[in-house]
Amino acid sequence: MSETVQDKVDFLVIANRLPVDRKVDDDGNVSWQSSPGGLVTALEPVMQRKGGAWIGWHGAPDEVVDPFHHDGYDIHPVPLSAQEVEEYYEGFSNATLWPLYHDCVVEPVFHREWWDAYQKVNKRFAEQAAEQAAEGATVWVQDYQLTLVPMYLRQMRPDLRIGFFLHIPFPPIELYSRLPWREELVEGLLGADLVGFQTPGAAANFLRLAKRRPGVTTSRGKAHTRDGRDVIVRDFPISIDSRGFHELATSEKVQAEADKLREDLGNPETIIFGVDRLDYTKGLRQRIRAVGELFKEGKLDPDEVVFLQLATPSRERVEEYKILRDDINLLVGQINSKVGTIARRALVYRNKSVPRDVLAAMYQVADLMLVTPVRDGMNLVAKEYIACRSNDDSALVLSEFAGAARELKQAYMVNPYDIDGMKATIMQALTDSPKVKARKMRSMRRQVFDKTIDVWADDFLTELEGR
Ligand code: ADQ
Repeated sequence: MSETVQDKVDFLVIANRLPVDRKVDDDGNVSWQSSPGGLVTALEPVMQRKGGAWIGWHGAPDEVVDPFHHDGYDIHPVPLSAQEVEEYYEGFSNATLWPLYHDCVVEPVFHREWWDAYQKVNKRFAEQAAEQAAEGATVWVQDYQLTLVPMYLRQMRPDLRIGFFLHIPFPPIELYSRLPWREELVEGLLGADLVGFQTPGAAANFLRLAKRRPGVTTSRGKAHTRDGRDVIVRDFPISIDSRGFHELATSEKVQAEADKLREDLGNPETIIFGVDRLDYTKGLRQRIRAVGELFKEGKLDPDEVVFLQLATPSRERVEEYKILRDDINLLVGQINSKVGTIARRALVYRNKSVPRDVLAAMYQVADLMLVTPVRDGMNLVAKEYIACRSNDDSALVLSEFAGAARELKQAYMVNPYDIDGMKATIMQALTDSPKVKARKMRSMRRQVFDKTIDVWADDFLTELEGR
């Protein structure tokens, strides 16, 4: 395959971020390394097969980076100014749309300047794609930061096949209608040929809205636009590289890491584990409160049980995330000051990210996994745990408000707002017979190994390209 950037390509992915991170060595040499996310794992083989290009921001404000070739496909960095990062990304994407689409668990903020920046940046992404796409190319747009791209792109290049996938929930009409720019965003998505969501409920919410647009009609799983096109609207539940995770988790290196971790935690009988981005949608307040109460009430014995919670810092410049970080620090401190001993904490909390092999070791040692978001598009952590943990004497406690709950039906389901209910379910998951737990784990494993990330990508692209 050629090492130079191609003039035009037949397949493009557009996402807010590029799939590579810049590394600068001690001598100042710059190189780019694939970032290890699930989306990159899923799309890299597709891009290499199709000889495609990825369009996205490179992560440094106020900097222009030339296109380059990486690992079999082209990278086209889209520049963003510091002000655009603030208004389009931190503002409109993460302080307007993110809370609005997650049940308004915090109040969405509406600013007209943010909206202006959102439109401007979406147009820039679309222009870049229009320039790179060959006649009739397939373009796959990712996520809520780029809702307007399908519409802009169709205006510029009606010959393209355009797909869009939303990684987060799509809210019911009653919440969505608060958005001052609600019509524009629906029109934005209707520019696509295929709009994919994590769940059928999200797809149905969108169709209800689409139907309200003048000249648009809907039928099962389709919107018919006023310019005579059919837009397919359906769910494509995302997944993980299950075999990759399993192989990693059962490798000698990770097994050794797991033994060390168990030892570092004081060889407790039971390890309870949670890992999330530090985000208010992940239900951390409720989860930590529930486990803390179980310790305080003596239902969990700190001599036998440790709760390990990891929370990766996220969106640290957005106000609500700062508040959450302080709240959680306080809550953890309060619990640990009352239960456990000086030598041994009941709750081990780390506000940091860990490499993938360390994460796999953590999944391996976790007897009980807590995944309790108040709202989540899918939640990959739940699936990663099932793929990694080989012991059958294990349990997954899962929020019914995560998209994953539709597939992992054998999990111990909770409503994260119901603290008492969550406490009771945690105790049940810890005390159920090994036979019951093994049956649940085996059933969930079948699901996770059957429906992997490449099945997700293939399903989406087959539907899009079959049009
Ligand atoms: P996220 O909100 O980021 O994704 P999630 O699906 O759980 O949520 O994915 C998080 C990823 O980050 C997982 O792969 C996890 O392993 C990793 N991670 C989290 N904390 C970590 C830590 N401390 N160290 C290392 N790795 C860590 C959005 C949507 C989800 C949807 C995904 C994919 O909000 O609902 O499932 O996109 O579509």
